[in-house]
Amino acid sequence: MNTPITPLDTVMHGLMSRYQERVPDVMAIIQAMISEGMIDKPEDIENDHIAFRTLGVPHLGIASFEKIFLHYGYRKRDYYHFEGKKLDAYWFSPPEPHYPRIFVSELRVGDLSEEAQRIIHSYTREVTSDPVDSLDLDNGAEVDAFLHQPLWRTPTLSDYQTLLKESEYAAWVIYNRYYLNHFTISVHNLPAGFNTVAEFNAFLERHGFKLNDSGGKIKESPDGGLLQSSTVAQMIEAEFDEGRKHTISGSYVEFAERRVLPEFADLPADQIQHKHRRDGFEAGNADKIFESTYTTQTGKN
Ligand code: OOG
Ligand code: NI
Repeated sequence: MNTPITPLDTVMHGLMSRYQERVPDVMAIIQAMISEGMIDKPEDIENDHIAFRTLGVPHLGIASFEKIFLHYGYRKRDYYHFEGKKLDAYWFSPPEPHYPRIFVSELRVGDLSEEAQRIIHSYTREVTSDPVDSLDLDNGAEVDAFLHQPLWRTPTLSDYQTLLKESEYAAWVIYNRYYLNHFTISVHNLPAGFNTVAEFNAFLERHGFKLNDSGGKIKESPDGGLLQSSTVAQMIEAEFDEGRKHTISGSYVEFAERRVLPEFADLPADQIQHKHRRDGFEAGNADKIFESTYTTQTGKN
């Protein structure tokens, strides 16, 4: 039986294919996983979640962006706040377990300096109505094109650099917009020897991948149920206004280990499903993972 291709499938496929082009680490990690016998083919990887970044201004931000995925049956879940980084975020649970969770964050633009606000608004004020409202969300190709199209004019290098000094997140979004920020390889279902973040990190480092070490290479939730790590973002050659080129942070890859919840500790291994594992996210982990695109991480040797 052929499974029908849904608009959500088209959107996911479009996101992943552009992301793989932009982030050579993705295929390199998958190849290394195949070469070590963890998986036979890329489709064997379970994608724990994907993440997007947005700007909290009228017509944009989470309030606009979420309409796409709510339409496809995603449900809005917990709220997170990141004081120092001036961010808010929500996660969304998928309509069916084989789709990834989605983590969407938003910059609290009103909390930035007047100059940073002026720069951001000079771009975002080109958006005069919510762009998602004019999309046909049942047309996956149209939504895919929307997610990869510029929402505002190409930024100048000097605006980018001014934003970077105050908010690395702001600079990232002003250039990268809705490009996929990362996808996340679930490690807990991989073969023994690779099925913890600690072991998977060792494998990654053996293959020369650089890990975000902000707060330590392993980020662990206080309940011990969610362990995460990530690569440092790959650099991309960005073309700014007037053709000026500059190397900036693009996207990265994350790794997640969701442990079996204590109440299911006695379940036999072959009966463990998604619902038996730690779900959701963790603000303390996320706070450090954001830094995967920050110059403090990308500038390390
Ligand atoms: C998202 C960082 C947080 C997680 O899984 O907690 C995150 C970002 O860098 O935009 O991905
Ligand atoms: Ni993540």
